[in-house]
Amino acid sequence: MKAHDSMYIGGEWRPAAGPDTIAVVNPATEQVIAEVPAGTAEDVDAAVRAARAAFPGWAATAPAERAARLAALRDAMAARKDEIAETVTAELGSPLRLSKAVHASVPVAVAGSYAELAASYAFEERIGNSTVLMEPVGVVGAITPWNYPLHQIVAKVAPALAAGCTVVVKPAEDTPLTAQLFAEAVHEAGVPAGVVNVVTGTGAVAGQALAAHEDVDLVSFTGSTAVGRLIGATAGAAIKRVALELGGKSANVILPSADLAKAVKAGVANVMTNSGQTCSAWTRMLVHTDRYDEAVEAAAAAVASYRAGDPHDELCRVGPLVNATQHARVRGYIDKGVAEGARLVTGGAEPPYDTGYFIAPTVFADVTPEMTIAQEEIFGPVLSLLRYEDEEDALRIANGTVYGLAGAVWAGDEAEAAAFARRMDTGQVDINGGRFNPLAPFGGYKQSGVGRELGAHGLAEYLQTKSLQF
Ligand code: TXE
Repeated sequence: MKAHDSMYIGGEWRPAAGPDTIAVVNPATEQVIAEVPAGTAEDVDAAVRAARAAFPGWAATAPAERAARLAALRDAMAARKDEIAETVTAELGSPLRLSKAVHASVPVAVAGSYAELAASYAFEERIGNSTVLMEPVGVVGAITPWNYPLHQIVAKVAPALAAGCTVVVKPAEDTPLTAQLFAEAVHEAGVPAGVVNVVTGTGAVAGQALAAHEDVDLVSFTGSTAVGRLIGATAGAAIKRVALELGGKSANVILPSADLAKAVKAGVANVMTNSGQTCSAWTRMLVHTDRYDEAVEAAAAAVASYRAGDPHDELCRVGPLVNATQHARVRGYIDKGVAEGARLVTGGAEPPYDTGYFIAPTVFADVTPEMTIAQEEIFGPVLSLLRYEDEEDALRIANGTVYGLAGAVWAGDEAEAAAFARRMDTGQVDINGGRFNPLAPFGGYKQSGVGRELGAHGLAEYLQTKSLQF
């Protein structure tokens, strides 16, 4: 697999300061497919310096010019769609058709949306006798996960660029090759040197160095709640801005008036996508007790079409998990579900193949709200069905976790579903299925995070305001 043995800093591919490398493993085959440099604090420092040096010039660039670079970045990623999809499949293990339809495509749409927003956003407004200026925050440290490797980078870098910030990206150690392709696209788009830098490396070394760097003005992190807590504490102590996109345990609430078959089928598809490695996944399906058995049967039937297998197979809908750690973690959760008395309807902890980090798509019934599998993020192809007695009970269960990232409500009509959604403690709710909107804000209530991504709300994260009083 193509890989750079250097890092994209200051507009060029520079050798790393140290000799260490990270092995990139294909999770379907367990084979090492590439090596990339393991950046150190020295590399992070070089990247932050490059970003700092580039900041005044980029911040002063007219919004129309920033829009033009973002449009060029969109086009450069679009031109690499096939290579991006192949690379994501190789290092993440997602089915190739998902890699094409989502991993390689959504970032193109998001970059495009920020090209438009950069051109149209009101970076200045008049309030009474004041002029309020929206100015870029400065140098951004973007620490990203592997689950949507390109999207997670673009969802931070595109609004940062639109705002006039410069960025150092520390991508996840599992998926550095996609990040390198992103750097190539940035270069080709004519983004000035130092405006975007990519330092590959581990979280403990490069991530930690970036989060703690005193010349970084804002840290934007997506990943586990545990690391988010650390990064939030570090940023708080240094009084610097922080945005955290963390875990979720989203509820899919099927109200009695809903089209049950449709809701269950969509709910299963949502959880199985990307092998369940989606922070917004609807991992808890809430069904009225009168229709519960019917829903369990429908879920089992729907899951039958999601056999885990070779991600290159056009028919594959579930690939492996990203790595051995995640594999062990998810198997542990499945064992725990069984031990705590949930009913395993299909799937289970036993891997379906000897090679690859595969988990059989799994459905649990008779899950109660206090069980571990109903409270903690599993991050695997595991669906839990819970029963509720009435709407108040459903609401209590839906809101009864520390998370609040996403969710879904199904009802006979949209107004009924939306009325329920308004009472949910969560950042995004799909009404009768919903449709992805790259302009709608995404982010968490409660321990799912701080701040928002996408659209104008996502752009605002990278701006600070100044009032001129006349
Ligand atoms: O995440 P980490 P992991 C959840 C999901 C998953 C769990 C663990 O539940 O099972 O997290 O995944 C960098 N200082 N999500 O271990 O470690 C790391 O290098 C600075 C939810 O992969 O949080 C990577 O770039 N940075 C999720 C990024 O943090 C550090 C997506 C995320 O890795 C660091 C992924 C440190 N001390 C996992 N330690 C979502 N919200 O979408 C690690 N990193």
